Amino acid sequence: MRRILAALPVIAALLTGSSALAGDLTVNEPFARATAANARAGAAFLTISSPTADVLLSGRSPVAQTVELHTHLMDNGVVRMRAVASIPVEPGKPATLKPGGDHIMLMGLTGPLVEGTSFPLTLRFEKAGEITIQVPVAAAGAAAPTSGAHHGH
Ligand SMILES: [Cu+2]
Repeated sequence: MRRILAALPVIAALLTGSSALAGDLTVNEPFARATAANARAGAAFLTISSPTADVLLSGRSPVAQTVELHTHLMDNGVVRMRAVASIPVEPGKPATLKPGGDHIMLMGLTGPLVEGTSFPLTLRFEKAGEITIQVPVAAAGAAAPTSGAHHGH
């Protein structure tokens, strides 16, 4: 953990450089839901903003064997998840990945996602390239990021 923290300023500096070149695409308010100890999959949510059109193509994370882009759709009156090849980001219109909508699926978890911890997630965009963010783990079933003020309740 200490090693990861020490590397953060370097990563942040790299990110600032690449996202500036890519038109200031930003990834905001990421969070994941805590999972049960034996869960095979988890989900992450976040908001992507960009002044220019871009496309989220893929992701990867050390906490999962594979990272998929998912959406929800109605199938005979039942809401189902389905993998999608990409998620478009329209200029000036934030793409919100949230529970019940588009989301990032962490398949083959290497361990449970524990509330209060965080993990790195690298997202690859068509134009902005790769951006690595830290995703905090909120309570199981959380609908939004856990705010610092509510932590510990
Ligand atoms: Cu999913």
